[in-house]
Amino acid sequence: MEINTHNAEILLSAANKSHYPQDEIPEIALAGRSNVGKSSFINTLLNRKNLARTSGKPGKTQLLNFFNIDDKLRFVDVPGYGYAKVSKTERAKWGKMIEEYLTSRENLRAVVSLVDVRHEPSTDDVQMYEFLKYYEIPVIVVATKADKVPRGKWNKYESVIKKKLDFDKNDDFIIFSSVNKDGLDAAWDAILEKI
Ligand SMILES: Nc1nc2c(ncn2[C@@H]2O[C@H](COP(=O)(O)OP(=O)(O)O)[C@@H](O)[C@H]2O)c(=O)[nH]1
Ligand SMILES: [Mg+2]
Repeated sequence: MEINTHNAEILLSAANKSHYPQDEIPEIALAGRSNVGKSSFINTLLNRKNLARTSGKPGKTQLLNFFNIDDKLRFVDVPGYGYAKVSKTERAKWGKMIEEYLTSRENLRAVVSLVDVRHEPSTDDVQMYEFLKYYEIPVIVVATKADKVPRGKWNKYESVIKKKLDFDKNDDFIIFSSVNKDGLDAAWDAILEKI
């Protein structure tokens, strides 16, 4: 499929089902803890500086943000988890919103699950991965911030992450850097293969 990635825009933000776009366009959702590099990943894939706003303040985005890419594909930015400074009520609302989307959205083709390459996946990371596996949603694990570790150690970090996640080898695993664009082509290949 030919997709003109220059033709990308934020489409809408949704708190629940009634706000989702009503059509057949395939969606790729992005999940990960706050600050993992989700917005940077979107910006890098779309070759834009600031379409998906990167922010130093984690937990700011509380809605599902839908990005339209050339009317052929959508990215759905899921608010980051693992942000300490939210109340239990907020957290529960957040959980419901994400669960509703992930379990009922027919447009959803795969989830890009972002983890920081430098750290063993957190309990939240593992739970998210298990949740996706349970619902048989294809996953593309993207290990971000690869520029922060020496290339010679990438394999080692990859093994640590895969082991902790109990990684399913049918899923994709991509080492990525939004700083030097490592993994950019691999990420697009994995996404295009799913839609
Ligand atoms: N060195 C480096 N920094 C990154 C990378 N991706 C994101 N960051 C930085 O990490 C912080 C959080 O990134 P952001 O994309 O806003 O994360 P989000 O909260 O998951 O959307 C920002 O300061 C980014 O500049 C990366 O690949 N390499
Ligand atoms: Mg963000």
